[in-house]
Amino acid sequence: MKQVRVGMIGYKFMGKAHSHAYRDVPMFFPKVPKPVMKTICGRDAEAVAQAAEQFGWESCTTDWRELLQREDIDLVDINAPSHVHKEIVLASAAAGKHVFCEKPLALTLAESRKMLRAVEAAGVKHMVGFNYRFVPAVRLAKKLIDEGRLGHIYHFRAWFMQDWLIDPEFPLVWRLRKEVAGSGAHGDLGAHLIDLAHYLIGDMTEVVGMNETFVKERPLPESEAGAPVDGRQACGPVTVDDATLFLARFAGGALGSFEATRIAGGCRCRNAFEINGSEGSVKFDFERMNELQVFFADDPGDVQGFRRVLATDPSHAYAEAWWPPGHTIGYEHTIIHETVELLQAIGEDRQPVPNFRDGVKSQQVLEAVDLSIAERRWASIQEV
Ligand code: SOE
Repeated sequence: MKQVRVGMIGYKFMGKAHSHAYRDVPMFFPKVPKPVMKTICGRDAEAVAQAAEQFGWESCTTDWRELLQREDIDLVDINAPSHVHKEIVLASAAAGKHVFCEKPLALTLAESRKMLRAVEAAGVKHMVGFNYRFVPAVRLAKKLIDEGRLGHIYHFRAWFMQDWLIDPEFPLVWRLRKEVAGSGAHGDLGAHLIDLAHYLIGDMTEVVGMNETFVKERPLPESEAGAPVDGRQACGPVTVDDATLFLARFAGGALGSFEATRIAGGCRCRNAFEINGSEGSVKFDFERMNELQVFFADDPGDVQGFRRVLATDPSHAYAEAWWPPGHTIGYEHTIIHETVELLQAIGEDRQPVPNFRDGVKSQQVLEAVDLSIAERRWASIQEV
């Protein structure tokens, strides 16, 4: 397959990031099947027309069902809020389209399993947007682990911290409503950490968690509540977690700790992990995404310590496609790399990785943590 014709749903943050990736792939990865930006869909006719023009789509529509009926579309790329993922995925599979869906895959584990069954039965390619797997420094950590250079893994500790909810006046947007988002920091950020843990060191067996919604009510957006009355904006309840923390045991014997929060002042996109093994350790922080801190226990004692490796050498994943060593890359490159994997997989007639199986696995851990919180006990992953 020389070309993959794309129809995309959603044009905000992720819609823009994915559109940008489709534009960059042919320039930097010319051997990958070329994405053709056929049509973009959104509810607001004026805004989606503007997005189509600005991002470079051939056409636009306000009806995603119409998009699915088009014969000149091979791949449906879903960047809409989580509550519509299931319906669009099921309809895309029925229409025989490949699917690229943002995370978390669905509102619940049951929904995500249904989505997996549908794409597998339809025989289409499916991918879930765990883009942080595609950071070259994360790939380097994975390589060191797989080659046994860290030895036996004892610890995996990870945190994804943001601070955009620290202001109690921040409005009650869709990401703060359970019926639209499924959960809060847990599904938005924790889902990424869980996927990274699966990717880097394998499956978990049991978890125990806790969560909190620190700001219980927030002002309704003006589009819903109208202008403030007597200087006061009407408020509504926050129905998701601001922060979720949990401990885990891994099948390989390691102990894990996870922290996801959107209310940690000063942390903008601190998606970070540390892994300690018998022969070495690694440390990664997305706010310094080009670097991996590496420690090897067999370094001579007088120079032992963490060293900073800049993952921009041609020997590092994806780096050769970009700039000379030391000329760093950014967030958008994670999306470009995942898009390369998707297009390559379609061209080679294989499933991309991560796919819906990984999406379901992440959702399973999310739900086991929720069960453990609800029942104030350890929960096994197999229970859910
Ligand atoms: C918002 O909190 C968000 O954009 C997430 O939805 C993304 O998945 C994460 O990459 C960055 O933060």
